[in-house]
Amino acid sequence: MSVAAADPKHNVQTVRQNFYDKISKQDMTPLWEVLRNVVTKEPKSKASAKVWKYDDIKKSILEAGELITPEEAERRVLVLENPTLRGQSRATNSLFAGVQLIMPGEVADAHKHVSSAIRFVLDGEGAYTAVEGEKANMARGDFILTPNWAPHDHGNPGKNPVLWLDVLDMPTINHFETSFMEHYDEKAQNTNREDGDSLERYGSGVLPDGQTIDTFKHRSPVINYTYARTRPICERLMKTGDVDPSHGARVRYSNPVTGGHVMSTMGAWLAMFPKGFKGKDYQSTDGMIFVCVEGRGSTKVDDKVLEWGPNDVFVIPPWKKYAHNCPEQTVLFSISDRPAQEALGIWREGK
Ligand code: 1HN
Repeated sequence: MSVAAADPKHNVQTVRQNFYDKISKQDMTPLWEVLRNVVTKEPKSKASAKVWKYDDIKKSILEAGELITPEEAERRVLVLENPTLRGQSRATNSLFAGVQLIMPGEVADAHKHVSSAIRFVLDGEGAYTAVEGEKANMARGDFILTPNWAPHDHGNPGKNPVLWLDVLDMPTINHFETSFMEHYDEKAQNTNREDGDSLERYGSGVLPDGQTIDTFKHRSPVINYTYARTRPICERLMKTGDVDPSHGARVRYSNPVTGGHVMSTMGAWLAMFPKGFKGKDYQSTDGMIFVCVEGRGSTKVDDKVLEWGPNDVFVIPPWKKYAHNCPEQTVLFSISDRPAQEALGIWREGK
């Protein structure tokens, strides 16, 4: 044993620790003590795989309907919090997910923010969401966009409670610390564009003459991608055998001007799975939020099996190997942060 090691004053660990303590006062710290944790060999998500059952969600949000008005709440939303990211208002590290309820006769006032949102309609009809002057009537399975800084308000002139899933890139925006928000004096914006206007105008194989890509580089001009139009396309793919071994008969919601994702921070897909589908293991670096629209099944993630049915919401964290199993014909909607990762050149999938 060397003299230095035998003498506590000269013990290398003690000497180093004294040094770390000294530089800590100057807000410095040795990288070599943390390198393995901050630069991992492969992604180690802090998020967990998890299913939220629709029965539980619906019961609780209807109870919230008795407890608070949209005026008081601004938005009556229950946050679906990842169990290993509690207190952080997020379902994955980069995405917020919540379920919103709007009761007959209620309105949720107009506002705008930097966070982009999507709505995926779960239950009820007769409500609308107004985005940039277009009043989109909501029907189950519709996928509605609220891009960055787009004014939006919701209302329910119908007879039934209406529930939808909200997914926002808010944790990503807050990661960059770039959040802004504004409220309007009027409760609801003027809607001079009718339901379906943006889909008809931009999603029919033609574009307004002179339309440049620059206007819609970061977001699709289409506000409502209806289930009535999208589902038959998945069905068509399934019938012709265009069924991916992991993802089924899947379409990607796209920006008709660029062909890219609908927004720069979030992308979405709709997939139909034939009865008896047994998916091949898959992994990618984007964290996924799924909604079961039709049918039922299960998803194997590591040593867990998530069982899901209609309107259940489930999360698969980044780089977890997962495989879907569908004992009956099934439709799954999914959303992830893949466009943001692709834009940064960091998205990967396992092959
Ligand atoms: C928001 O503005 C809405 O406009 C829904 O309906 C959910 C979650 C976090 C932050 C803002 C909405 C939201 C939200």
